[in-house]
Amino acid sequence: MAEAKYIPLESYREYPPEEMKRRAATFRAEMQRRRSIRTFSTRPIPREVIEDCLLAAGSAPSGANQQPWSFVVVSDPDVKRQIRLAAEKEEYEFYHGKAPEQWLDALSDLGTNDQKPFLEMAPYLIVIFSQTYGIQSDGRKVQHYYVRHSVGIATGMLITAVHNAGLAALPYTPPKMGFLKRILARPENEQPFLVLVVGYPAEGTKVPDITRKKLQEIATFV
Ligand code: IYR
Repeated sequence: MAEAKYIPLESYREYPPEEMKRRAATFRAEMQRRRSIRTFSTRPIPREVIEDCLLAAGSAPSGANQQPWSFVVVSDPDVKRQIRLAAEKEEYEFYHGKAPEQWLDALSDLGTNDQKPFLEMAPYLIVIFSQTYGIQSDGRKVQHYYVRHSVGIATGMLITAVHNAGLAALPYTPPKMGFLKRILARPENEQPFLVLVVGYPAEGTKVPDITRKKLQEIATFV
């Protein structure tokens, strides 16, 4: 076992109680404004913003600090088109027979269907892959731990970073995702996790009239 090396915690900041309350409430309100959208403008966004959001996501905690994620940022119109066509093929099957009635019922408030034009309209598709294992420089495989937890946390932080930058996003999960690995030619240790569609909302974007659970419904204090 290698000896652990420790350094002083210099980045931590404590706030006086009043400031802590103000910050928590301000951030809560900021996050509550976030909505997933399904209609995007083609307006370009600076690549630098995406890079910063990815670095924010990459600061996520992960099992054994293995950082078992890869982000593939797609802006090439041809690649976006390939992804759209492959996704719509899977979605067609999903909406025309594969999906259980119960699942379609659960989606009814969202008004989704098999058409996914946003995959071509939005300036960026961030395709998130989880690395089920790592590959060392000598080619040896390294076991990764808590991969889905880790990638889920990083994805949440990416969504938060994108919202904080004043952009909108859609966490999109095609019914079958194998085509993402194929189109983007990813290595064998990577599995598609989610597509984060990022951009500005299209003019006149509407969102489903849905609500969020109250605190008493989501939390228990013991
Ligand atoms: N992938 C499909 C279906 C879908 C599934 C869930 I769970 C959603 O929250 C929304 C949609 C689609 O994107 O239409």
